Amino acid sequence: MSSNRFYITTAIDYPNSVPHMGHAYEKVVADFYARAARLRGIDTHFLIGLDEHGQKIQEAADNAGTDPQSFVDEKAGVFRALYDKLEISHDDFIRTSEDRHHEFAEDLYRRLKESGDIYKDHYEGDYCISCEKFLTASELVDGKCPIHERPTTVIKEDSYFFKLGKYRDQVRAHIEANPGFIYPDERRREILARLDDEVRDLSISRSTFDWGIPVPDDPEHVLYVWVDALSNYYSALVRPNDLTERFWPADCHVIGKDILWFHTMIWPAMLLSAGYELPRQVYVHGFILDKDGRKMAKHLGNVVDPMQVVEEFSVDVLRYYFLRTFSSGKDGKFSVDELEERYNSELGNDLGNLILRVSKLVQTKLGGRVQVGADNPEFSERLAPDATIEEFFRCADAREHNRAMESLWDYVRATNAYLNDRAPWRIGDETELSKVLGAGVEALRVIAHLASPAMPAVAASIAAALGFELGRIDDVGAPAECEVRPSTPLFPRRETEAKEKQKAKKQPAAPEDPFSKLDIRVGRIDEARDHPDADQLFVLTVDLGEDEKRSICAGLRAHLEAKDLTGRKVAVLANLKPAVLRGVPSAGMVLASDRADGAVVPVDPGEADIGASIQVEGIETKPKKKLSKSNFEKAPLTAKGGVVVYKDKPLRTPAGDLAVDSEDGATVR
Ligand code: ME8
Repeated sequence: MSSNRFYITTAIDYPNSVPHMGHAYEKVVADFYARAARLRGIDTHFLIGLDEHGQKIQEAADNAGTDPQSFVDEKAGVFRALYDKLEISHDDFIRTSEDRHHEFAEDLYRRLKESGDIYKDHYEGDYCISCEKFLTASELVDGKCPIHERPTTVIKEDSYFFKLGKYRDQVRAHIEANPGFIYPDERRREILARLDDEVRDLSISRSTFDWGIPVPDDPEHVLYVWVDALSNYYSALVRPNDLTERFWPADCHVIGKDILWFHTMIWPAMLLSAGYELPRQVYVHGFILDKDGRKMAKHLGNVVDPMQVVEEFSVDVLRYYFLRTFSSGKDGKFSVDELEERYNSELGNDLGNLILRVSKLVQTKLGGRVQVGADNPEFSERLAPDATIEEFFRCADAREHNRAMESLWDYVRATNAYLNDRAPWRIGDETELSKVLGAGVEALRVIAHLASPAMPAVAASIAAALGFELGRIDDVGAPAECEVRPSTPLFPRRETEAKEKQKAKKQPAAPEDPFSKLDIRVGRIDEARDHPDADQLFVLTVDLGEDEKRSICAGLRAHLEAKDLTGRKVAVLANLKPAVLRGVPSAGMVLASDRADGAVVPVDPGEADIGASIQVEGIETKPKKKLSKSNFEKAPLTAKGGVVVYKDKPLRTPAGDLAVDSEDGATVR
């Protein structure tokens, strides 16, 4: 981004039906870039809207038994509500049925005409009403539109034509001279290849229906819906306040790959004819596909409703999933299971625990107050954020939002590793502790700012909990005193009961309780050694009463000494899929829980015999042979009243309850 202003737009949606996942995805992607620009103090204008004219809308209104204007008015409410809910930070919302838009579209038509680029002719062809375009014989598959898989309609009529072919060479030269004009490069190559062929003139008026903008001087015709629609990007800048000087040409048109031609050939040609500058970039995202890899579309009956996902998780979780999971410019398969996994690991474990640890320690050990700032040597030497910030915005400028998120997560993990290493829960000296925790809060200040384009509500919650202000990225690092308040977890473990109920609804056969798959047994640690290559891990030799003792790696080195572990009885998840951790085999997991002060403590099976099974009353266990980590996470174990519980019921050895030294609600894992 060279200048200090940024005008970004999305496609304007057809409100012929309800909004779908693809609509939500596109707006979230564009919103990320708009917010990232504002975070750097760039004068930003972000436009979204609705494409309300054309045959498709007229037919939908007819089917609904209402007039097109009332129909789109009602739908506009639905789309706006979704985008408000998704925290889309648009500065303007254009509807093509607005007067301000009509005036400009007519004006644009006149300019094309004055350039000598309009003529009247007769047209006959196969029209796809869903695409709102004519298809050539070679585009048809079995006589049907390949995208919508439905038959086309033969349309014969008099029409005005725009001399599109005349601009082919000029548009091609522009694309060749400006490598960044079309992102990603594969779409650029696709268009350049297409521009090797002849480009036919474009029929730009229709006379068989009237829901559209009348052609100036010939009101028997309405403007072709795409000519009408594309002009929104400019019309919205003209009225109510003239922002054309400030924001045209647009910096980035965000669109899906099915409407590439309209944006990279037709729109530039119209702008050239009318004498306007060309936009700087057309950013083309892929499609959100269903889990089987098919495009989500109503006529295919495979649509996942974005609102449902938002209700089950939260807006920011959906936004995070979109931005982190799907590679920029590529198609992506939407999977609720993957979303859930990322929720637990990246949001819950990486970020959520970091916030909780730091804020609890500041409250319990420093009375809730801590000094932050980049001048703290603990911070500047161990957690310097400059490389992360630079990489984050470099990726944003390169339209690689998923990479930007990855670089942020590297920093989140580095902050966690720093805390494990410095182990503030073991530091007695208050000055030293203030420095270490000050560095932790300062790192979270960086993290909240960089997370804000993807997760604005989460960023605001982090700031509120830790007591700093959210501002521009350049403000981060200024010295300040933070007052840290008690807060609730941002990414709580999800209610499995509700989820199980929902699953049960879907499949009438009673689902097995996830706990029944677990094999938890009493074991004794015979030896604890440092892992040769991982400084968080102990390598434990554990006796589970089997023929051979097991080797199990445990991430307890930041919390305990080897001598605290030797001879100790522990509870072991014995059927966890064996793994090799940095060269050392590990068969099982020692159960431990997080304490609010940051310590991690193994749970205590008391007097029970080695090898004894640990159960929950009323759940018959049928352990899986090799349990995945995610299957273990489906049966969340927590602390309550000093014992480990599952769904509020205590875990028991034959000798009594499984004890734990953590506060209620702490996760046992
Ligand atoms: O095309 N995944 O409107 P639209 C990702 N009105 N994106 C998807 C998608 C999917 N499954 N399905 C659609 C129009 N989209 C015109 C645009 S612009 C001047 C006029 C994207 O409601 C699609 O690629 O059919 C487009 O960018 C946007 O959603 C609106 O699609």
